[in-house]
Amino acid sequence: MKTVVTFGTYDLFHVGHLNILRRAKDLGDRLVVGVSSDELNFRKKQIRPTYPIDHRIAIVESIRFVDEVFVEEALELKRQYLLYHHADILVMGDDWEGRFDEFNDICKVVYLPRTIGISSTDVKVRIRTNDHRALAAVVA
Ligand code: C2G
Repeated sequence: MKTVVTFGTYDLFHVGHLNILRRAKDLGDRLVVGVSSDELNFRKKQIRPTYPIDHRIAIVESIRFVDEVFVEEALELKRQYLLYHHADILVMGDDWEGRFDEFNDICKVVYLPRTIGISSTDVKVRIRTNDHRALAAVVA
């Protein structure tokens, strides 16, 4: 039984989030997802997510290839989370390339390429500017 753990905010859930969760699950048997708390997101990005933590958790835990969800309260607790959930693999998007290599002593660290052409920030801009151009991002 191989456990894959990944982390993220998953605000305004979109196909880039779906793609990485599916590809993470494909690397093992069980997928555990740490969803960043509102406070952690504020510390990381100086903004509050549009959707609060209970909404983001409800969405992520309803994805059929997600087996378990927990709240990520601090980046500094990553080692404890990985040990607690018996991670065999840590998956992160390649926007975090190299940042979590220190955990290679307790699990395999894999960075997957981000889906091009979509992000929660882009979605907010598209709505604000009434931008109806076709999205480049693909389900893959
Ligand atoms: N992602 C992706 N393609 C996109 C957008 C996001 O593959 N177009 C991936 C990110 O690389 C990340 C996951 O989806 O692995 C969640 O993205 P975010 O919600 O932006 O996560 P972030 O706030 O970067 O949180 O401890 C680390 C953090 O909690 C990661």
